[in-house]
Amino acid sequence: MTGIWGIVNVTPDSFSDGGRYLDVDRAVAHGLRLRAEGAAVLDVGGESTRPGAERVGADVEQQRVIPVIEQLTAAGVPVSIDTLSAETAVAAVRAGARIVNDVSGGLADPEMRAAVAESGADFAIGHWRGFSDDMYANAEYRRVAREVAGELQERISEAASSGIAPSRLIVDPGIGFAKTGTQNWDVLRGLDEIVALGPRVLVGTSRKRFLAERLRQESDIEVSEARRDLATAVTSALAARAGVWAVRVHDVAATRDALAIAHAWEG
Ligand code: PMM
Repeated sequence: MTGIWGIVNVTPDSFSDGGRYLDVDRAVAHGLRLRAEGAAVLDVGGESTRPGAERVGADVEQQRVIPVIEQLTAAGVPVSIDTLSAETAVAAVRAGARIVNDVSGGLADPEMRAAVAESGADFAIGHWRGFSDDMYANAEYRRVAREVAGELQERISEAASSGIAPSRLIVDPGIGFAKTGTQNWDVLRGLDEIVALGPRVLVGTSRKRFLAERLRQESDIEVSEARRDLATAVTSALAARAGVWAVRVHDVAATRDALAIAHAWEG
């Protein structure tokens, strides 16, 4: 059955104000709640990758995520570190993370692949074409699902030549990364091309802009977080049907229920 990754973003826009201790406490409590709701893995991130987001330094990133990873790991929860930085990846694995989730697939930091190879962690590699500030400049495709699969295949080969076996890899088509709304739907429709690559597949649609855009076309009722979470549960259940190994979401409980119902349908 498709697993669920719960998102624990330790960034000022998600766990704002208060002292650092309070932030850590809140992030850990939030993670433990997602775990209790059914998350198999908690994906801890200290730098936002949203379109237009500014980069933070690896030191700030680590101050945010390391104490959270230590506490979640101590509580027995499998943790993944969502980072573009090799230095943060290494520190996170030292603190207990088992998976390095790099949305750039190793492209953003030239040290990343060697660092992951050496660490022994699993490596989740995303489809990516550039940093948040100008990613839409690269959103040009002829057949998007096929091109995404082709570029992920290059990332898989690079990982292999750095000594990371395919059994340690997880591939992710990078929904929203250098892709317009329509292109995201095309990628989801073509998920079988990503699944055919071989490694485990992770898909993250959670609360993303393309869902809100679609909902806005349906009605002028404000697109609340709850509506985005419901849309996420639906896309996650459909992704599960397409054979993905895991989905990365904010609202674990809603997606858990959606996956259970989709599973029941399949019998
Ligand atoms: N999306 C975001 C951050 N990290 N990691 C993976 N593997 N796949 C994704 O689609 C992904 C990611 C951006 O979303 P957020 O800011 O809501 O966490």
